[in-house]
Amino acid sequence: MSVSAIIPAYNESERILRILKPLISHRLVSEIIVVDDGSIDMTRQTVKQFSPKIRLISYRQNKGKSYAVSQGLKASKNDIILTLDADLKGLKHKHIDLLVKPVIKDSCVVALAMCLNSFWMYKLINLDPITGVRCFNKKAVKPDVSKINSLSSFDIEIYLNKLILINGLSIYTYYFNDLLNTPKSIKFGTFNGVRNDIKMIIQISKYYKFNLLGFTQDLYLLLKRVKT
Ligand SMILES: Nc1nc2c(ncn2[C@@H]2O[C@H](COP(=O)(O)OP(=O)(O)OP(=O)(O)O)[C@@H](O)[C@H]2O)c(=O)[nH]1
Ligand SMILES: [Mg+2]
Repeated sequence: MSVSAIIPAYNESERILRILKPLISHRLVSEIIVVDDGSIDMTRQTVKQFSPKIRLISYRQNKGKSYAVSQGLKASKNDIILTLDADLKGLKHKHIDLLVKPVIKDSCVVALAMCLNSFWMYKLINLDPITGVRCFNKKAVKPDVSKINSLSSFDIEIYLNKLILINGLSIYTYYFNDLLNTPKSIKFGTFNGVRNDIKMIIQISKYYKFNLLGFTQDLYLLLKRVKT
Protein backbone atom coordinates (compact mmCIF):
# COMPACT_ATOMS: atom_id res chain seq x y z
CA MET A 1 0.00 0.00 0.00
CA SER A 2 1.47 3.33 -0.91
CA VAL A 3 0.55 6.89 -0.20
CA SER A 4 -0.25 9.99 -2.25
CA ALA A 5 0.88 13.18 -0.55
CA ILE A 6 -1.06 16.31 -1.47
CA ILE A 7 0.42 19.73 -0.75
CA PRO A 8 -1.59 22.87 -1.45
CA ALA A 9 0.86 25.73 -1.86
CA TYR A 10 0.34 29.45 -2.14
CA ASN A 11 3.55 31.47 -2.30
CA GLU A 12 5.61 28.88 -0.46
CA SER A 13 8.85 28.85 -2.48
CA GLU A 14 10.91 29.75 0.59
CA ARG A 15 9.47 26.91 2.68
CA ILE A 16 8.27 24.06 0.47
CA LEU A 17 11.60 22.20 0.09
CA ARG A 18 11.63 21.57 3.84
CA ILE A 19 8.71 19.17 3.41
CA LEU A 20 9.49 17.81 -0.05
CA LYS A 21 12.84 16.41 1.11
CA PRO A 22 11.50 13.99 3.75
CA LEU A 23 8.56 13.09 1.51
CA ILE A 24 10.57 12.16 -1.55
CA SER A 25 12.85 9.88 0.44
CA HIS A 26 10.01 8.11 2.27
CA ARG A 27 9.48 4.52 1.13
CA LEU A 28 5.71 4.54 1.63
CA VAL A 29 5.07 7.72 -0.34
CA SER A 30 4.86 6.86 -4.03
CA GLU A 31 3.25 10.04 -5.29
CA ILE A 32 3.74 13.67 -4.30
CA ILE A 33 1.31 16.19 -5.73
CA VAL A 34 1.99 19.89 -5.24
CA VAL A 35 -0.88 22.16 -6.15
CA ASP A 36 0.49 25.59 -6.88
CA ASP A 37 -2.56 27.71 -6.13
CA GLY A 38 -1.83 30.69 -8.37
CA SER A 39 1.36 31.62 -6.53
CA ILE A 40 3.09 34.80 -7.59
CA ASP A 41 6.47 33.84 -6.16
CA MET A 42 8.83 31.07 -7.37
CA THR A 43 6.86 28.12 -5.93
CA ARG A 44 6.35 26.47 -9.33
CA GLN A 45 9.99 26.83 -10.40
CA THR A 46 11.28 25.68 -6.99
CA VAL A 47 9.23 22.48 -7.15
CA LYS A 48 10.11 21.81 -10.80
CA GLN A 49 13.81 22.26 -10.13
CA PHE A 50 13.73 20.08 -7.04
CA SER A 51 12.59 16.88 -8.73
CA PRO A 52 10.81 15.79 -11.90
CA LYS A 53 9.21 13.02 -9.81
CA ILE A 54 6.84 15.49 -8.20
CA ARG A 55 3.50 16.00 -9.88
CA LEU A 56 2.94 19.70 -10.15
CA ILE A 57 -0.52 21.08 -10.75
CA SER A 58 -0.37 24.75 -11.43
CA TYR A 59 -2.88 27.41 -12.40
CA ARG A 60 -2.69 31.16 -12.67
CA GLN A 61 -5.55 32.33 -10.51
CA ASN A 62 -5.49 31.86 -6.74
CA LYS A 63 -8.53 29.73 -5.89
CA GLY A 64 -7.99 28.96 -2.21
CA LYS A 65 -6.87 25.97 -0.20
CA SER A 66 -10.07 23.89 -0.59
CA TYR A 67 -9.94 24.06 -4.37
CA ALA A 68 -6.22 23.27 -4.38
CA VAL A 69 -6.75 20.14 -2.26
CA SER A 70 -9.67 19.06 -4.47
CA GLN A 71 -7.40 19.18 -7.52
CA GLY A 72 -4.86 17.04 -5.69
CA LEU A 73 -7.53 14.53 -4.69
CA LYS A 74 -8.79 14.31 -8.26
CA ALA A 75 -5.29 13.64 -9.57
CA SER A 76 -4.19 11.19 -6.86
CA LYS A 77 -3.63 7.56 -7.83
CA ASN A 78 -3.53 5.97 -4.38
CA ASP A 79 -6.39 5.55 -1.93
CA ILE A 80 -4.27 6.61 1.02
CA ILE A 81 -3.95 10.36 1.09
CA LEU A 82 -1.60 12.41 3.23
CA THR A 83 -2.36 16.12 3.13
CA LEU A 84 0.31 18.48 4.38
CA ASP A 85 0.70 22.23 4.58
CA ALA A 86 3.58 23.49 2.50
CA ASP A 87 4.84 25.68 5.33
CA LEU A 88 5.65 23.00 7.91
CA LYS A 89 8.98 23.19 9.65
CA GLY A 90 10.67 20.08 11.02
CA LEU A 91 8.82 17.34 9.10
CA LYS A 92 10.63 14.01 9.46
CA HIS A 93 10.10 10.39 8.40
CA LYS A 94 8.92 9.52 11.91
CA HIS A 95 5.99 11.96 11.59
CA ILE A 96 5.00 10.51 8.22
CA ASP A 97 5.27 6.95 9.62
CA LEU A 98 3.05 7.74 12.59
CA LEU A 99 0.34 9.32 10.44
CA VAL A 100 0.37 6.86 7.59
CA LYS A 101 0.81 3.44 9.21
CA PRO A 102 -2.50 3.25 11.12
CA VAL A 103 -4.40 4.22 7.96
CA ILE A 104 -2.58 1.57 5.93
CA LYS A 105 -3.55 -0.96 8.58
CA ASP A 106 -7.17 0.11 8.87
CA SER A 107 -9.00 2.10 6.18
CA CYS A 108 -11.55 3.31 8.74
CA VAL A 109 -8.96 5.35 10.61
CA VAL A 110 -8.16 9.02 10.03
CA ALA A 111 -4.91 10.35 11.50
CA LEU A 112 -4.78 14.00 12.54
CA ALA A 113 -1.65 15.87 13.56
CA MET A 114 -1.11 18.68 15.99
CA CYS A 115 1.93 20.93 15.82
CA LEU A 116 3.87 22.62 18.60
CA ASN A 117 2.16 25.91 17.74
CA SER A 118 -1.37 24.59 17.25
CA PHE A 119 -4.05 26.56 19.10
CA TRP A 120 -3.58 25.91 22.87
CA MET A 121 -7.19 24.87 23.36
CA TYR A 122 -6.89 22.19 20.69
CA LYS A 123 -3.79 20.87 22.44
CA LEU A 124 -5.72 20.78 25.68
CA ILE A 125 -8.49 18.64 24.19
CA ASN A 126 -5.99 16.63 22.11
CA LEU A 127 -7.71 17.37 18.79
CA ASP A 128 -7.05 20.07 16.22
CA PRO A 129 -10.18 20.03 14.04
CA ILE A 130 -8.71 22.37 11.45
CA THR A 131 -5.34 20.72 11.01
CA GLY A 132 -4.18 20.48 7.41
CA VAL A 133 -1.84 17.63 8.33
CA ARG A 134 -3.93 14.49 8.09
CA CYS A 135 -3.96 11.04 6.58
CA PHE A 136 -7.03 9.15 5.42
CA ASN A 137 -8.28 6.56 2.99
CA LYS A 138 -10.10 8.20 0.09
CA LYS A 139 -12.46 5.24 -0.30
CA ALA A 140 -13.51 5.38 3.36
CA VAL A 141 -13.87 9.17 3.62
CA LYS A 142 -15.53 9.48 0.19
CA PRO A 143 -14.85 13.17 -0.51
CA ASP A 144 -16.95 14.70 -3.27
CA VAL A 145 -14.48 16.69 -5.33
CA SER A 146 -17.14 18.83 -7.01
CA LYS A 147 -18.52 19.74 -3.58
CA ILE A 148 -15.05 20.74 -2.35
CA ASN A 149 -14.63 23.00 -5.37
CA SER A 150 -17.49 25.12 -4.16
CA LEU A 151 -16.21 25.46 -0.58
CA SER A 152 -14.50 28.58 0.70
CA SER A 153 -10.72 28.51 0.94
CA PHE A 154 -10.39 27.20 4.49
CA ASP A 155 -13.49 24.98 4.75
CA ILE A 156 -11.82 21.83 3.48
CA GLU A 157 -10.90 20.48 6.92
CA ILE A 158 -14.37 21.13 8.32
CA TYR A 159 -15.86 19.31 5.33
CA LEU A 160 -13.52 16.34 5.79
CA ASN A 161 -14.46 16.24 9.49
CA LYS A 162 -18.14 16.01 8.55
CA LEU A 163 -17.29 12.99 6.40
CA ILE A 164 -15.47 11.36 9.33
CA LEU A 165 -18.72 11.63 11.30
CA ILE A 166 -21.03 10.62 8.44
CA ASN A 167 -18.95 7.56 7.62
CA GLY A 168 -18.39 6.57 11.27
CA LEU A 169 -14.60 6.59 11.08
CA SER A 170 -12.16 6.55 13.99
CA ILE A 171 -9.64 9.28 14.71
CA TYR A 172 -6.05 8.92 15.90
CA THR A 173 -4.44 12.16 16.97
CA TYR A 174 -0.72 12.82 17.16
CA TYR A 175 0.97 15.72 18.89
CA PHE A 176 4.33 16.56 17.38
CA ASN A 177 6.25 18.94 19.62
CA ASP A 178 9.03 19.17 17.03
CA LEU A 179 6.80 20.17 14.10
CA LEU A 180 5.85 23.78 13.44
CA ASN A 181 3.26 25.37 11.19
CA THR A 182 4.40 28.76 9.89
CA PRO A 183 1.77 31.32 10.94
CA LYS A 184 0.25 33.57 8.31
CA SER A 185 1.68 36.67 10.02
CA ILE A 186 5.22 35.40 9.37
CA LYS A 187 4.45 34.55 5.74
CA PHE A 188 2.39 37.56 4.77
CA GLY A 189 3.39 40.19 7.38
CA THR A 190 1.43 41.10 10.50
CA PHE A 191 -1.32 43.10 8.77
CA ASN A 192 -2.05 40.64 5.95
CA GLY A 193 -1.53 37.68 8.27
CA VAL A 194 -4.12 38.90 10.76
CA ARG A 195 -6.45 39.82 7.86
CA ASN A 196 -6.10 36.28 6.47
CA ASP A 197 -6.69 34.75 9.90
CA ILE A 198 -9.89 36.80 10.29
CA LYS A 199 -10.93 35.71 6.77
CA MET A 200 -10.38 32.08 7.77
CA ILE A 201 -12.45 32.43 10.97
CA ILE A 202 -15.28 34.15 9.04
CA GLN A 203 -15.25 31.42 6.36
CA ILE A 204 -15.46 28.62 8.93
CA SER A 205 -18.19 30.50 10.85
CA LYS A 206 -20.14 30.93 7.61
CA TYR A 207 -19.93 27.19 7.00
CA TYR A 208 -21.76 26.78 10.30
CA LYS A 209 -24.12 29.68 9.43
CA PHE A 210 -22.54 31.62 12.34
CA ASN A 211 -23.85 29.04 14.78
CA LEU A 212 -21.06 28.42 17.29
CA LEU A 213 -23.10 25.60 18.73
CA GLY A 214 -22.83 23.71 15.41
CA PHE A 215 -19.03 23.92 15.53
CA THR A 216 -18.93 22.88 19.19
CA GLN A 217 -21.33 20.01 18.53
CA ASP A 218 -19.16 18.68 15.70
CA LEU A 219 -16.09 19.04 17.89
CA TYR A 220 -17.80 17.02 20.62
CA LEU A 221 -18.82 14.30 18.13
CA LEU A 222 -15.29 14.21 16.69
CA LEU A 223 -13.83 13.87 20.19
CA LYS A 224 -16.03 10.84 20.75
CA ARG A 225 -14.43 9.23 17.71
CA VAL A 226 -10.88 9.71 19.00
CA LYS A 227 -9.11 6.46 19.88
CA THR A 228 -6.20 6.55 22.30
N1 LIG B 1 -3.43 31.36 2.95
C1 LIG B 1 -3.62 30.57 1.88
N2 LIG B 1 -3.05 29.37 1.87
C2 LIG B 1 -3.24 28.60 0.80
C3 LIG B 1 -4.04 29.03 -0.29
N3 LIG B 1 -4.04 28.06 -1.19
C4 LIG B 1 -3.27 27.09 -0.71
N4 LIG B 1 -2.77 27.41 0.51
C5 LIG B 1 -1.88 26.55 1.33
O1 LIG B 1 -2.62 26.06 2.44
C6 LIG B 1 -1.74 25.75 3.52
C7 LIG B 1 -2.22 26.38 4.81
O2 LIG B 1 -2.24 27.77 4.69
P1 LIG B 1 -1.95 28.78 5.89
O3 LIG B 1 -2.20 30.16 5.35
O4 LIG B 1 -0.62 28.51 6.45
O5 LIG B 1 -3.10 28.44 6.91
P2 LIG B 1 -3.08 27.64 8.26
O6 LIG B 1 -1.89 26.76 8.35
O7 LIG B 1 -4.41 26.99 8.35
O8 LIG B 1 -3.06 28.78 9.33
P3 LIG B 1 -1.80 29.39 10.20
O9 LIG B 1 -2.03 28.92 11.58
O10 LIG B 1 -1.91 30.87 10.06
O11 LIG B 1 -0.55 28.86 9.59
C8 LIG B 1 -0.36 26.24 3.09
O12 LIG B 1 0.36 25.16 2.57
C9 LIG B 1 -0.70 27.24 1.99
O13 LIG B 1 0.36 27.43 1.09
C10 LIG B 1 -4.63 30.33 -0.26
O14 LIG B 1 -5.34 30.76 -1.16
N5 LIG B 1 -4.40 31.05 0.85
MG1 LIG C 1 0.45 27.81 8.10
